[in-house]
Amino acid sequence: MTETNPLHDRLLAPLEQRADPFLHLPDGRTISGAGFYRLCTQIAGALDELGLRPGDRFAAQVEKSPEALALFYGAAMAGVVFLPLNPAYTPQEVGYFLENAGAALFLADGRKAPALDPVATGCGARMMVLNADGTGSFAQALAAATPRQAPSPRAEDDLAALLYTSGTTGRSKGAMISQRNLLSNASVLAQEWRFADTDVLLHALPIFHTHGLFVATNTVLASGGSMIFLPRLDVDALIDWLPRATCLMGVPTFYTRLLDDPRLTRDLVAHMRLFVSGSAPLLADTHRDFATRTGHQILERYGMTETNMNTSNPYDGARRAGTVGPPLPGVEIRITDPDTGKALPQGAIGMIELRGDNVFQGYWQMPEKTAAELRADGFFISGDLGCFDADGYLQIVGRQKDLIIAGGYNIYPKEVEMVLDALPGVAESAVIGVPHADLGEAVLAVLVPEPGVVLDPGAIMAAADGQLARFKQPRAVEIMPDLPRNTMGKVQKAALRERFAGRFAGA
Ligand code: MCA
Ligand code: AMP
Repeated sequence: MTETNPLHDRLLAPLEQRADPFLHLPDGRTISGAGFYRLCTQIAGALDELGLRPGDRFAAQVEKSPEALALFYGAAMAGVVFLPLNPAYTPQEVGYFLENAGAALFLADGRKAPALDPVATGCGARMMVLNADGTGSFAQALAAATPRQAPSPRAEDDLAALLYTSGTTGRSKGAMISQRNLLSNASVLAQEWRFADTDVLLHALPIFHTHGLFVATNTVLASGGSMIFLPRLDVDALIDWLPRATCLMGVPTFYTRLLDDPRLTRDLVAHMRLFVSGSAPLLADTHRDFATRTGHQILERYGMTETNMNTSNPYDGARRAGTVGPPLPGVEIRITDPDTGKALPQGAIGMIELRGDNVFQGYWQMPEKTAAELRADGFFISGDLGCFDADGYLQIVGRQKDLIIAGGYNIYPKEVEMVLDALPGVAESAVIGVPHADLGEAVLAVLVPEPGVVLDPGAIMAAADGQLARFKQPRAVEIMPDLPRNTMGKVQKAALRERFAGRFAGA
């Protein structure tokens, strides 16, 4: 067969012949492989009829549903670049993404449509509605569309998705992800994690990020398996469905919440084949406690939006707590001096740099940012600091980038500080991540009032609402007369993190 659209041909086309379930839904219904494929052809047909052409950007801020999952694959079939957005983003945040990406079409949930309509119009994007129950104007367009018979021709280097990641300057950047980036990772993960057509993945992650959309779904598609498709993390539902699954992928919060539940027993998961964790550091204690309780060693891996997956603890062989394992096949990693970029000897701590077919194509229309992070020799400067042990396992020891990861969501302090600094009475702010039992880290804002002003933390929180997605908003506010600074005048966030380390103890 001549490949015309590799992502369609390798991941999607095999579904067409599958009468067996691809998705098991919470209400007991199933969607067969062929049914899901048909949905994708309808989406591709509707995108054509709505005037989208290969390379155009198509954004969606919708709730998790089978239709929402099919949007990416329908778009890939039509050659359209998909831009998924967290439903938690405010209309203001959405406006930036639509504008920056030059989105031609934007799908919103009906409940948010009134607030988003003017935003989409202002950005020149056509807005349609897709609700979680599969209704809305886009659903009507699908029903009326002529399904696409064949995919739009694409090459492996063509873009499949634009995923926005926040930046240290507070301005989000669109990571350009090609078909090759996704396909190389899907086949490597399916092979390394021994996925087969007998696998049933318990899917409770969001589908607007790399983890739930690409790592989970593409790996299952590459191996012919199926998914139990839950709308969100709900421990009761996980426990109900675990007996019918073979694998689970989650962020560390999945595992700490499961451990908090006495129903998590060795018997409950005796039949399970694999538990994968990523997107945030898994505490070594969580790894050990899970192994003691269930007999399963969680397999921890390391990835980024810009690179997909880079390293993984082995399927066979030691899964070491506190490490993210050796590089995946096809991924090169070097540890460099963060100041000079020179390679460091084995064992030294330095900047993790990554190269391979998994590494993105650069930031959308931001050549300076691309040049600053993607070297001419193809290595991407991750912003994560780490070292290799003598057996080639990578350990992430910190981050050079000022980033908070709460429950697997990234929050760039700068973005929050810009909002807080603009509030009346605030002279300056420092936003930090401090330990939180459930989320790993939680956002804390330290504020310095202007002279003579008494700041009200409740009012500060209320003022941030509407400007920042809830998950980025501080969970607590501390007031200080001034911020600790080093001799260069730079705020010493490490000192603040130390001082407020116990702020969420018991949370
Ligand atoms: C929800 N809230 C949060 C978070 N999630 N706050 C901080 N951090 C979060 N992650 C807030 C809500 O706004 C709400 O606030 C309150 O917490 C409860 O919300 P709810 O929806 O009930 O939360 P939840 O269902 O308990 O969700 C927590 C969660 C979820 C299960 C940890 O956030 C999640 O599924 N995270 C996974 C993220 C993920 O997939 N990351 C992968 C990125 P209020 O009550 O005030 O309104 S991809 C990546 O990182 C790379 C590539 C990689 O390596 O994978
Ligand atoms: P994102 O921008 O959402 O793709 O987040 C990527 C960042 O998440 C990485 O640069 C790491 O800092 C972090 N990350 C992902 N997986 C792990 C892991 N297993 N352990 C520690 N940090 C991780």
